[in-house]
Amino acid sequence: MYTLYNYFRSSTSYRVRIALNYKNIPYRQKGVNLVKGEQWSPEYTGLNPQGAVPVLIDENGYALTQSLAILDYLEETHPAPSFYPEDVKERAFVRQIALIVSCDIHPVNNLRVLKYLTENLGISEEQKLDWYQKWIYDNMSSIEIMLNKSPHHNKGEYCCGSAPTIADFCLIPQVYNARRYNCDMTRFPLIEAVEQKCLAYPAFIKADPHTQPDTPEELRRTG
Ligand SMILES: N[C@@H](CCC(=O)N[C@@H](CS)C(=O)NCC(=O)O)C(=O)O
Repeated sequence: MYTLYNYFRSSTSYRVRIALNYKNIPYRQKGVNLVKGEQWSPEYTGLNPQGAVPVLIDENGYALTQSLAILDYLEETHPAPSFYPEDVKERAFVRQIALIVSCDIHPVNNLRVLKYLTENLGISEEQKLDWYQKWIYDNMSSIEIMLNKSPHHNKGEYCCGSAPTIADFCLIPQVYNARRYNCDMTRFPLIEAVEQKCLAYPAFIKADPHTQPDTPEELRRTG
């Protein structure tokens, strides 16, 4: 059985939960409370020297870090159902969206970066919010344009074609995170339509940050 070290509302953890659910791979979860700093405990940095979630331990005890590397490991060890399209151009398209989220949004808006801005550089909470929202708005605008122009996207469907892909696995957790930081997602109707489609899909429903074992009682979704 796989073990996923994760945090209920970490977007990189959410990506991996969706992928595991999508491939019907059974896993148990261990919560790492990022707000309490549990990612910096010696036991945890022994698993991931970067002090970040997620970490996936496979059935033989092999520890993997970096959500995109974990996703590709799952794809290669459990090829069906695949979360990549068959067509090579479509595969490139879903990677483009996954990489905008993973390389251009997430790293600059990560908890440790936001903390450094406020605690070390003296940025106010208001300026921090401005920083967060800038990278969301710039990059979500690009994704919205790409969806609009792409021959691979149909309005009201997933990012690419008629099945979820790695693009959706990365995008939906980032949209969730953006809403937490009061970003106005109505600016991006195509992205919102993708979100609606994904949130009705069982793998996404099961990965909902509000229903995980480490979700605090006050944030737990009931029904
Ligand atoms: N590129 C890494 C990023 C991992 C990462 O930074 N995860 C965040 C949560 S979404 C984290 O653990 N942050 C803890 C911190 O910033 O202290 C991945 O995709 O796995």
